[in-house]
This record gives sequence, C-alpha cells and structure tokens, in this order.
Amino acid sequence: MKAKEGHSGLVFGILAAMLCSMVSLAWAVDPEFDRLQRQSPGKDWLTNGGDLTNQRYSTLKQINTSNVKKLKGAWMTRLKGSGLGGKYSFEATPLVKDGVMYVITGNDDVFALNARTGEILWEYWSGVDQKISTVCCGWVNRGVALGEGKVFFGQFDANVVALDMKTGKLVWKTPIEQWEHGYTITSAPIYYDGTIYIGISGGEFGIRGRLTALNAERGEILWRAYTLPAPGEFGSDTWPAGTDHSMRGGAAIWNTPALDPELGLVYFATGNCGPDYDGSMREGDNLFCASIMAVNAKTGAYAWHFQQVHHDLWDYDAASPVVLFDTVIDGQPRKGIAEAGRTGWVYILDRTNGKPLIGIEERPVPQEPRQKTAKTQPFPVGDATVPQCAAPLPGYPEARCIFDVFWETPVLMQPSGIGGTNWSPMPYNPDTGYFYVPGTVRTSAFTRYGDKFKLGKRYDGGSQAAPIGSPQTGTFTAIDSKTNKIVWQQTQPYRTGQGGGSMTTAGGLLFRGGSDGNFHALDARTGEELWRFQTGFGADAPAITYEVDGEQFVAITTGGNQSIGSANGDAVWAFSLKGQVHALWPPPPPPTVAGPTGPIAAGADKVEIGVNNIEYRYGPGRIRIKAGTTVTWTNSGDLPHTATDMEFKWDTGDIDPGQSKAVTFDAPGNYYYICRPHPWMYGQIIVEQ
Ligand SMILES: [Cu+2]
Repeated sequence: MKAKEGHSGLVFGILAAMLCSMVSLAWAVDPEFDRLQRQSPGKDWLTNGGDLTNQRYSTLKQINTSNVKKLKGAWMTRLKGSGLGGKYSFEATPLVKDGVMYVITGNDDVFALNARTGEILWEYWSGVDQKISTVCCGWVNRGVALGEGKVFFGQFDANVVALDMKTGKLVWKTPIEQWEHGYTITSAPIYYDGTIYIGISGGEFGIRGRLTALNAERGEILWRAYTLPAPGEFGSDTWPAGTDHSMRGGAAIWNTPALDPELGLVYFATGNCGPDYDGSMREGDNLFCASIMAVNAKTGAYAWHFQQVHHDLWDYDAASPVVLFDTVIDGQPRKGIAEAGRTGWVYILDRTNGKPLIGIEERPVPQEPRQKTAKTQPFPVGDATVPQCAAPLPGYPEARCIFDVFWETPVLMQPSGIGGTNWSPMPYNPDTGYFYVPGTVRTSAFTRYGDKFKLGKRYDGGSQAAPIGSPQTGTFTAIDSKTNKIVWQQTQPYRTGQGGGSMTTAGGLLFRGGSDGNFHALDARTGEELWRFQTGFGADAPAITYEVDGEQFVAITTGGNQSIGSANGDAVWAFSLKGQVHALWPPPPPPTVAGPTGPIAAGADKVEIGVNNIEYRYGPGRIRIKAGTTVTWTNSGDLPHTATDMEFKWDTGDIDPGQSKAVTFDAPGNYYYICRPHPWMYGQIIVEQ
C-alpha cells in the first residue's frame, strides 16, 4: 500500500514536472536564449557575468596554458571618441552573440562590432544630457543585456532602453526614475524569461534603492523590489520608528543580478546606507543596506537577505556582483552564492536560504554612541584579501581597524570605503574551485559632519579622503570556495578592486586587466603569469572570451578608470592565436600615492575645475601665493564641486557649474584640499609670508 502510494506520487510528480515545463516553454518568449544562458558560456558571451550565475567562466579551451604565450592582437577598434575624456571610465563587459559584439561606453553609447574583424556594424548615440548633476563616481556603464532580438541597457538619466539587435534602432525607452532626484543607472541588466531586471545607483544622493523588473517586449514596469522597507514592512524596525529615514537610506544596486531558474530567485547585492558617514539619525541595523538579497523572480517578493555590515558608517557597499556556484561540503551537494565586499572579505552563503555556508561570526565591535553604532558585526571565517588595519601616519592621532569608530576628528582606517573589492567582478572557476578577488589597499581618514537632506543633492554626511602621500595599492587573490582561505595572492602596484576585471576559462586560464594598460593571462591554478600584452590604455574592465568560425578570441575594453587615474581611451581589443596586431606603447601609469600632482604654479590666484572635460580635477592643482591673496575657484565642469580644506579649516561650499567662489588666505601655511563629494580630487595651496 505504502509502496503503491509512493509510486503514484512519483508518476504524479513526473507528470506535474512535464506539465510545468510545457507551460513555462509556452510562456517563455525567447526559450533558446534562456536555455543558452542557463549554462556556462562557450561560443557566445550572452550576459554581463557570462551566464545567469555571474561566474565569468567560459568552457572554451582552444587557448590554454600550453599555447597562451602565442596570443596576439587580432584587432583593435576605437569607438569614435565615445566616452573619451577625463570624466569617463570604461567598465563595460562586451557581449557576443553569433559573431556580433555589443559594447556600451561610459557615455551610454552602444556599438555593434563584427566580433571577428572589429568592424563597426551600427552605432547608437545616447545623446544623454551632459549636465546631469547626480553622477556619483564618474560616467560609467557596466554593460548591456540581450534577448528577444534586442539589446537592453540603462542610462545615466534613469531610462531603460531597448534597441533592435540587427539595426541599433530604438525599440522602447522607459524612465524608471528621475536623475534630478538622485537616481542614475550604471549597472548592466539581465534578461530572463521575458523580463529585464535592473538595479539603480544613487546611494550618495539620498535615494531609495530598488530592483526594477520590466517587460522586455514593451518596456512597461512589472514591479519594483525595494531594498529599503517602507514603515510597517519587514525590516522597518531596523530604522528609527516614526521617521522616514529609510526612504532616503541608499542601498543602491550597483551591479548585475544573478538568477537561479530552478529556485525561481533573482539575487543582487546592495550599497551603502545614506548618509554614508553619519549614522546619528538612523539608529538600528538599517536593512537592507550592504546586504545580499534574494527576491522572487516573478513577483519581486522578499525571499531572504544577509547583511554584511550592520548600520554602515564606512561606505562599505556590497558593490561587486553576486556569484552563484554549486559545491560539495561535508559530502553534501550545496547551492552557494558568494560576493566580495568592500570589507575585504568574501561572503559565502547557501543561496536557498541566505545562511552562511562556511561560517560567519557576529563579534562585538567598538562603540560610538553618537553614531548609534551596531553592537556586533559579521566576521566571515577565512581570510580577508586586503589588510584591515590602517598604519599610523603623521598628523593623524588615530589609526584604527575595520568597524572602528569616528566622529568629527579624522580617524585613519582600512579598508577605505572604496575597497577591498569595489564594483569589480569576482569570477569563479569550477575546475579549481577558486574565486578570483581583486582588492584595493588604501587608507581613508573618516570624518563625520552633519548634512541636511535636499532632494537631488549630495547626501553623505562626512568624508573619507585618503591622506596626502598615503600609498594606494592592490591585491589579486585566489580564494578557495570550500574554506574561504587564500590559495595564492599577488600584490599589485595599483588599486585593483576598482578595476582589475577578470575572467577564467576551461583552458586553465585567468585573464586579468591592469590599470597600467597591461592585459595578463595567468595560470588559474597557481597564479603564474603566462602572457602579457600592452593595450595602450587603462585595462580596468572585465575581459570576455568567445568563438567565431572555430577561432577562439579574448576581448577587453580599454579606456581607463577616472577614479584610479588610469589612462582614458575608447578602445576595444580582441586577441587570438592567429593575431597579427602588436602591442602599443605603455600609457602614463596611475598614481600610487594619494595627493595632488603636477607642477606648482607660482602667483596663480585662479583655479578652474573640470577644465578640458576632465571633470574631477583642479587646474592648476598646486599653487603658491602671498599671504592676503584671494583665490577664486570657477567650475567649468558639469557637476557641483567644492574646494574643502582637508582639516576643514576653510570650505568654499558647493560651486555649481558656471559659478565661482573665493577664499582669502591670510595665514601662511601649506593647505591641502579636496572636493567634498569627490574626495579623490586633490589641490594644494602654499601661502608664503
Ligand atoms: Cu567634485
């Protein structure tokens, strides 16, 4: 009787499964595309992360550890000056389908190239408003999505756009927010089963983060999954009762989601809490800032969350894309998800329920009552990929470790708020079982000051400038997914967590770009460098690989990163074993210490900001004046900037585009200053008697 019941149950189960798959096939709009993106990429590279897992692992192995040293340039194409200029970064992952490459630049312009020859087939110029004033961290776009014969992407003006894949003609355009309210889009969407999933940026502008789902055919908004709970919703008790702080609490989504079709969940990581460095008004853990989240892929309903940083005060976003992987732990098959945080740790969870897979301990941390600090913070079992304590520096009374506290006196801490791992992706290779983690080593002087919320204005409540002369370097690390421990690690001369995009293959290789223009192939097992090639521009974007007419290619966009200071450009490079194109001269390398650079202009009393389309620069950056001189700053850029003394002795306040502000210097001395919203902009004034 029992056995019979079991049997009929099994038959019913099989019938139900068949019915379900028939139903989903009948409903799927592009079932062939969905089938392809459910497996590791081979001939084509179909999503930002290679497939729905974001592993960036290709099954191609024509190029492998034994022959990679013969790799040469196959072609290099310049994208007609799109994204060329100091305000831009080139962070895009190109996509390839059926021999055509689709690539988007930092100006949201899209190009289709012949993936075998590099010839431009069509181009779409976004015409995006150059006066958008809510750009946080440089003009970037991390990539497009494909499906249903269309190319999908987000723009700075918070529009989501669909183009015809064959012609580049506009199919639909949907505003999902207003840039004037602080919302911009920099991340690549994913497509699955007729739906576009896309995050939104603006964590420095007092936004309410969310994942937006749109109908891929017509562009209408299907639902929004908010990353900040409304009063009364689950998680709202982690914000002060009776306030609406969570409605401007940040938790942006800076990167591409992943999707598990079997579990029916879409996964993403969220950004910092707003205001970034001022927790005084937002007592509580502040869900769902700095978290990994899972929501129902059909409805957007909350499934689970794991918060990496409670009550974030350090700009410790989870900005790198989540990675789905399958593993075996204690003999049991497990479904994993991992994300490399700005804290320098990799967070490894069970993607069915969000519980730690290897172990993450809540430990007590230092307290600062005025900042309403969380009592404990999560410490993952395993190794961090960057140092988590700052070294002392002259002029700073305090050098502290991760999760330590600050108020209005600057305190040195590591990691800085830009990493560990910033937006750069972390590939996973199932053959080695390793994650490849780019890391930034940088010290920040954290300071809190009050900031009033104003719609569409910068809202960060403090600053985290790197002290003048402090080193800015990086690490590149293989982490064992079974132990969360370092297998091998390489120190890097540059801030690798802000670039250092990489990709891995079944040929046993790991391809990694460098801010000095070099593109490297490493042995994925040992990290040994097997090949390098000078691309001539900052090679900070993630690489891809694909096949056309039986020939394997490796490609990378090289156009630098304004935040790192690597060489700007508009190039796409492709490589193959039959390549004939030689390397370029090395570009100027990015700075490896923080501070103003260039000659000192004697007697100059005028400083221009954003001159020559270099948005984030003072010109001249260093001046020498006599005591009693009035210095005038004029903003020729597109964004509001400030000139703010690093010790907060003087401050121009906001200088809007086209405006000027002046400060008179009576006391002799050496004044270093930064731009408050862009603390990587440095200036120096030497005042003589
Ligand atoms: Cu600025």
